[in-house]
Amino acid sequence: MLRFTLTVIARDGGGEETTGRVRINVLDVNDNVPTFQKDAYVGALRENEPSVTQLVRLRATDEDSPPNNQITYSIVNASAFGSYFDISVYEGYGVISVSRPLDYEQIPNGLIYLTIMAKDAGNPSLNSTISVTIEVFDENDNPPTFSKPAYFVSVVENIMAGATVLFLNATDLDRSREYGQESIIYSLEGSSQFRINARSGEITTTSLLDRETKSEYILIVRAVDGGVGHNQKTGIATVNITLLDINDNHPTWKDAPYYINLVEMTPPDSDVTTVVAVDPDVGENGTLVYSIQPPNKFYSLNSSTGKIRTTHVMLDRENPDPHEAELMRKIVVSVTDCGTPPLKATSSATVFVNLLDLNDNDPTFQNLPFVAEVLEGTPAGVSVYQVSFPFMARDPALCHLLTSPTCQPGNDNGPVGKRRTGTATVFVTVLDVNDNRPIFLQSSYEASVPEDIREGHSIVQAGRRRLQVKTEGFTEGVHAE
Ligand SMILES: [Ca+2]
Ligand SMILES: [Ca+2]
Ligand SMILES: [Ca+2]
Ligand SMILES: [Ca+2]
Repeated sequence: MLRFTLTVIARDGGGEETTGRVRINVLDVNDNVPTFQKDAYVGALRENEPSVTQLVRLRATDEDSPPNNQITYSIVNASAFGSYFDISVYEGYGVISVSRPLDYEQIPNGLIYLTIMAKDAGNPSLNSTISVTIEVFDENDNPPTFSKPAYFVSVVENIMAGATVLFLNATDLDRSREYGQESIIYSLEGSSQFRINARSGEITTTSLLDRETKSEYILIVRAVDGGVGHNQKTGIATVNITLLDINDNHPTWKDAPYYINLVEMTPPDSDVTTVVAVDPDVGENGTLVYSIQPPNKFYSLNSSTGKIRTTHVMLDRENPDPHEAELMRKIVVSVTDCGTPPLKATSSATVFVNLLDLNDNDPTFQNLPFVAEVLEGTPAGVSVYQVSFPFMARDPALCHLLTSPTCQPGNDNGPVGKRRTGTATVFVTVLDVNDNRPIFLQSSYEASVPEDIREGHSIVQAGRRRLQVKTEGFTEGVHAE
């Protein structure tokens, strides 16, 4: 309150004067608006700070006298988190404080605008307002996050090298460039067949793939934000890549060619052998169909198992038809898969059948009748006659008819118990050899004859054969013949 003291002099015409005092109290009228010292105020803090007691200090002055210059401050508007801010007077200043942590991600551009009013205590009171800008700094409190924990994608195995498999996108809720979406860097591990673009998240192949080598890949994909050291945050997802089959493999034979032994006259529907081809493709692309090409009436084939059986056409090892003889001994099998288009094995498989002899033919003889001549006195063991068996089931055999021991004529080499026999007669003429000297049975013979015995009369008989001693004129001796 302004107080004036006036000294009043009263002077009359005579020159007399007197003085007096007048005191004047000037009563204040609230005619001054509180005025802030600055045009604008700025404060700053990091998000998530639990509390800040002196965020901004500000001051307004008022030319009036109390109470018209007694100023109170209030927050009349806040662009965000209004209830988190408080203003109080401390040491003559209005002090703005924050009582709870702020979330940068809910603050557009990281700026909060407060409108602060300074109001005097006049009646009516006067006030003015000022804008206070609070800048909030981002903290890296959000990790990059993939839209799913696991991605499943299928691609054909013949996909080009460098082709796109999948686009991945992780989200980082931090709003700053430093810690948010724009800071994300992708990386991938699990297979060198794939790479990821560090910035775009595009996964591409690095080379040609082959489902038959590896049909499934599990990749681990990471997205890291711009935080540094322990402050960096990471999001992880898996990517399961399944390769879809393409019919890119021909069937191939196992163990071909095949060599088997088969006894002729084997009954119909007997197992012969099983041909096996492999095709590493899956499904129809790896499903095999076997066939006998060219057709072979002696054998049938299960088209899906490859099992070969005999048919009702008899296998006769001695079949004289050369074409049929070859069909019996050679089965040619083709195989193809069921892909679209189907792929055939590059070559056929051959089953070579070694027809084993069944003893189904009697030995037969040639050049009958057999007539042999042998000199008497031939020693034992000398060949008398050679018998051949040209139509025997086995290799043509020879048999020598010996003087002793005797041959087993016509016995073949079939299994014991199943041997078959042919019989022929060999007529042997034993030719005489002059191998006997005449022998007297007695060293001397005596006979008496009358003197007038006629010439040619038999006198005596000696030996088994008849030895005749005949008279012949004058008998000088006896000889035997
Ligand atoms: Ca943040
Ligand atoms: Ca972040
Ligand atoms: Ca394949
Ligand atoms: Ca195939």
